[in-house]
Amino acid sequence: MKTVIITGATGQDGSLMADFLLTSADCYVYAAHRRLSVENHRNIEHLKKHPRFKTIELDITDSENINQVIKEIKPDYFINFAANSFVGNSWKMPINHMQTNCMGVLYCLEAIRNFSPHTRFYNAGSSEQFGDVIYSPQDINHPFRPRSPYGAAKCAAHHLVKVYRDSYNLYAVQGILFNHEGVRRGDEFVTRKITKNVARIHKSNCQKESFSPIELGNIDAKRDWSDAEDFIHGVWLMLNQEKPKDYVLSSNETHSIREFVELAFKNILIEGEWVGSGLDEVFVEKESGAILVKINPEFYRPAEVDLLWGDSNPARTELGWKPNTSFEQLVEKMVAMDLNW
Ligand code: F7E
Repeated sequence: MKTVIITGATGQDGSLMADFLLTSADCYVYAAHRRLSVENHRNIEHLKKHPRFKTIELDITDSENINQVIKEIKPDYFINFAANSFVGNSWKMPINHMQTNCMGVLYCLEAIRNFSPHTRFYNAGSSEQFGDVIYSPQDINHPFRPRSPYGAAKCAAHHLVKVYRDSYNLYAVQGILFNHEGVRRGDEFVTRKITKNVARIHKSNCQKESFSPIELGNIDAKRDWSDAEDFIHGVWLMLNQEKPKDYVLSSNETHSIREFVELAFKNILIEGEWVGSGLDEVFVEKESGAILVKINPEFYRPAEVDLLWGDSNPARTELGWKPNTSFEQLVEKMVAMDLNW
């Protein structure tokens, strides 16, 4: 039976990958996570009694720790989803982002090269690598022009993956994944922040209580959002090609934060409209005039990626991958989940 180590296994992508492999592939899953005094295993709790599932402690910023684990397990696949994934935080903790999202990847590559060269390695790349884009939609050949310490660290990791693939003949790939969301998404990301707060406002409305508006930053940024569940299969396909090759995964559509807000409120049957401009702009309920969303400059970033719009056609034609959930279905699913519908 094949063995797979998934790092970041308690997060959105890692836990979805564990779910996917345990239902669709005949393999043994080692779910690697960092040791914390207060554990957050909510996303993998349901897997703990599975006979092909085991949790292990692993910190990818500790090279000795990685060496030991790779030496001992010599996995067939090593899927690295461990990362500091919140772009907004990367200006506050740039060194942490570089250590986790870049040096951590180098430690994994070195451990595989030295102790388990047959291991197939996947590293989570990001559309943030494209950053200040010069054409749309962005494909795998778009130059890397990162706008954040997070994006810079992912670019450096991407180059390392390619260097190790070319120099040591390792099966190492870094998929460039555009934004992918869902009901396991952390609360700090804009999609989940919106859907959770829409659910909060709906509950207040039902109980005829007043509510405070959602506070957002740059509502004009555009993103290419997909359902994270759709991407997991694409990652597995990338790991099982005849020869390693990087691909973009995306929905091939782009939408603004404004559109996400409008649609999320439509799901609770609230029609809203944007009124005012700049920092004073608000989203109000047409019927009552209640303020639903306001701008808080605290959520602006020192440098913004204004537009992300992916071209995943090569993954669709060459890997046979395609997303199943539309943007509208994604918003509906997230709002419904946060409402416990
Ligand atoms: O921001 C704007 C914000 O934090 C999206 C990660 O998975 O995808 C994700 O990175 C946009 C930005 O995701 C708020 O300025 C406005 O333009 O949800 P986000 P992200 O930065 O795109 C990429 C592909 C990754 O690789 C990352 O790991 O929304 N925005 N107002 C806001 N963003 C947040 N978080 N909160 C706001 O209040």
